[in-house]
Amino acid sequence: MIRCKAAVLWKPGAPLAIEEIEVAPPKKKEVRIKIVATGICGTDIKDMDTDVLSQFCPIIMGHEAVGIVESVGEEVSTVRTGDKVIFLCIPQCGECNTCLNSKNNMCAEIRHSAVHLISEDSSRITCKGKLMHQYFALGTLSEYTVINEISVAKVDDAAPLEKVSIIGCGFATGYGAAINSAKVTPGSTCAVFGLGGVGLSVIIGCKAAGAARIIGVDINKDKFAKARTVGATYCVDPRDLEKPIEEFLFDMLNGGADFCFEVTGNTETVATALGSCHKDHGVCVIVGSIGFCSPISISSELFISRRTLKASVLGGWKTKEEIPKLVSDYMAQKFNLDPVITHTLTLSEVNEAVQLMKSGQCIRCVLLP
Ligand code: PAD
Ligand code: ZN
Repeated sequence: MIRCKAAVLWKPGAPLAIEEIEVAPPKKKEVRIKIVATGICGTDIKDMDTDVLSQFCPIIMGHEAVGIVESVGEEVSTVRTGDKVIFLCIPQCGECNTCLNSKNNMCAEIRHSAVHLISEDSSRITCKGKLMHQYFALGTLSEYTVINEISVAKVDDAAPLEKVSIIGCGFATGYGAAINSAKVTPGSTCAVFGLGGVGLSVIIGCKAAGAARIIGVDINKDKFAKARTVGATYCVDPRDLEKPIEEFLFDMLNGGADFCFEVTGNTETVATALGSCHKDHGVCVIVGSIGFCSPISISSELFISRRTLKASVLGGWKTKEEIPKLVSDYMAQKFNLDPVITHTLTLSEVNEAVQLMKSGQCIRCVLLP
């Protein structure tokens, strides 16, 4: 049994409490990991304040992290004690219909993430005698955790862990949305709605794919400088315009952007992003988490021509196979994450990190033990 610290959400809307937890050894096909760095994502922030987690409290938040394997349970074959590893927000079991289909990445085993436990009814973690839920079956705002082998992948031994922690969720999601889901083409025009850590990663992906013009759209102008650093060619706050952003982009980009990305997490922005796509061939990708069962209101007029609306989850990557390759690509300097990580704090300063995210002052804050 390992006794250590974790950030626990006892009820939605409450601040996170740093508590002592007990982490039992891993069972069959499970891995116990010492967490080295964890990023805070817009999804953590959103869910912490809403009722979606009320039935899963107490819960250890966090899902974007890297660490070192402390021990493994029976029948674990893909990682060993001492390996550097990255957490996978979507597992890859390799056996379900989704895993066997080259076009999909929503492994059927994600059902555990939906109940925030590593199996139907258990986790290896307790606090004050209570069983702890683990956000997305991970729960990385902790010093140690136990997760399923299918939710973790070995990365390069030389990977700088504090830098690559954000690849597991925010970066993979945004970069993959551009590369895999939209399939941005060289010379194209792109518009990215929402310039948080995920939106900036979309821009990095658009640039890597050879986009000629990338328009960053946000209601917080403080995000513009970073967006330009990573590749935006123009930034705009829709509230400063005299006409709707759709019309502005229609005029600016000769009929609209070839590719638009909704990365704010608002349902209303989906219609705006779709309406900003090129009227004939534009492709709009929903990246932001727009909530379950939220109706989206879109005028049928937007589909009179050949616009496409699609969704993307975790950038479409087959996680266990492909996320470690993104870490290697980072090490080969195919992209730069430095501008995206604006703050580094410790786990005990987690509520400060949450406030920095909520205030819009921070893109990504990485927490070290
Ligand atoms: P973030 O909160 O850091 O960034 C969101 C940005 O959107 C901020 O800069 C806001 O100012 C901006 N914004 C808010 N409202 C508007 C608006 N109406 N118009 C323009 N800009 C606006 O979050 P993030 O970058 O970490 O995550 C972005 C979304 O992506 C969020 O909804 C998160 O839950 C989602 C996400 N999805 C996946 C996935 O697999 N689909 C993975 C990770 C994150
Ligand atoms: Zn699977």
